[in-house]
Amino acid sequence: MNYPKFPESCTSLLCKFLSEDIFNQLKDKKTANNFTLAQVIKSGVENIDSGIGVYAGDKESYAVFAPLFDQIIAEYHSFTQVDVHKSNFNSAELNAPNPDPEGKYIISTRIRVGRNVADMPLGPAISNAQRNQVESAVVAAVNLLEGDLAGSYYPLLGMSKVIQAQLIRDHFLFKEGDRFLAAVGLNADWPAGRGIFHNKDKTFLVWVNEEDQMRIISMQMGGDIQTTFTRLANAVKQIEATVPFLYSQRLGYITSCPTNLGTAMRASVHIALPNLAQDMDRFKMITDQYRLQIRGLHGEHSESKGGVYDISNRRRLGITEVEAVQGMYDGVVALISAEKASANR
Ligand code: ADP
Ligand code: ILO
Repeated sequence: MNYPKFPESCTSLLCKFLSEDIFNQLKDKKTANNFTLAQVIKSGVENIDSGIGVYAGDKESYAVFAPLFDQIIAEYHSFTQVDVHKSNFNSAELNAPNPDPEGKYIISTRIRVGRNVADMPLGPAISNAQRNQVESAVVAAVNLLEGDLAGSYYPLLGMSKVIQAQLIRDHFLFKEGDRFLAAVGLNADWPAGRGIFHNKDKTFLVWVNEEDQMRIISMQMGGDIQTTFTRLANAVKQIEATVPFLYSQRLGYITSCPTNLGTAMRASVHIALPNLAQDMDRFKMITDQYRLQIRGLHGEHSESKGGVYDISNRRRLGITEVEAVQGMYDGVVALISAEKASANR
């Protein structure tokens, strides 16, 4: 493989940090699962509009290709080589009374973490048989959950297209055919081994074998961030007791995309800010101040509709779970107050 030529317009962290020197230093290296630099960068090379552009095939990728990954991680998470992941999933330490008790702004709240199974390759380097093994292990673990977490597993294989589309439209299920994931092999053998577990009310869900082997999700209508977080903390602890997670002392929970390392947590609200949306400079000033990310209504790489946005913490490594949610909460409080002020102008 030759050094890729990126167009001038490319703004991904891959184009920013893959110098010719680093390319030459890493181009012949591979991990024990045979994951190579060509695979690490394939998604970003094929998708020039990537924001990041790289994926790991296993935990070892983060060490073998560290000269590239470490720069991307430092830039995205403000996490240097001497920093170490820290955790605090104690919901009693979160201070998040509902910022919108009348339900005028916040439509729904969702908090998810990404997790992968210890001693398994990540999705980009996994075999079909290993993926099925992961599915069995995760399903066995979630089937042990009781009370309001109890539910059923619905494999994608055999799911009707109508039900699948409805679950996607209602924000419960992952989309199909993501080109960023396809490029790195994350859609291989689709839909085998993929599926979704959820409780009766769809307030607790687990995605199986999408970008990560588990996306553990707590969500509900309205702005009760505290309850959403408490449900997630409780569920994650119980699942981990049955399926040990892939973990690193320095990088926290290991995920296939470096943006998800550490807490692997994305805490979001769907929120209506139609007035603030008329002044995107002010909107972005607030989201930058609180290190929030703005996504569209159907997740990453989607558009907003009717002034409704998906607002979440951007940083996931170098902060605890409580800090990730508290930062999102504080930013949402500031956004609601700016929305009220713009409405009165
Ligand atoms: P992820 O959150 O796992 O990184 P996406 O950005 O693709 O992945 O979002 C997955 C799904 O979750 C999408 O359908 C998105 O609209 C939905 N979602 C995200 N935040 C919320 C929220 N606060 N309320 C309802 N649905 C949400
Ligand atoms: N590879 C894509 C997505 C990066 C971050 N998002 C997720 C879902 N991991 C890109 O570089 O834009």
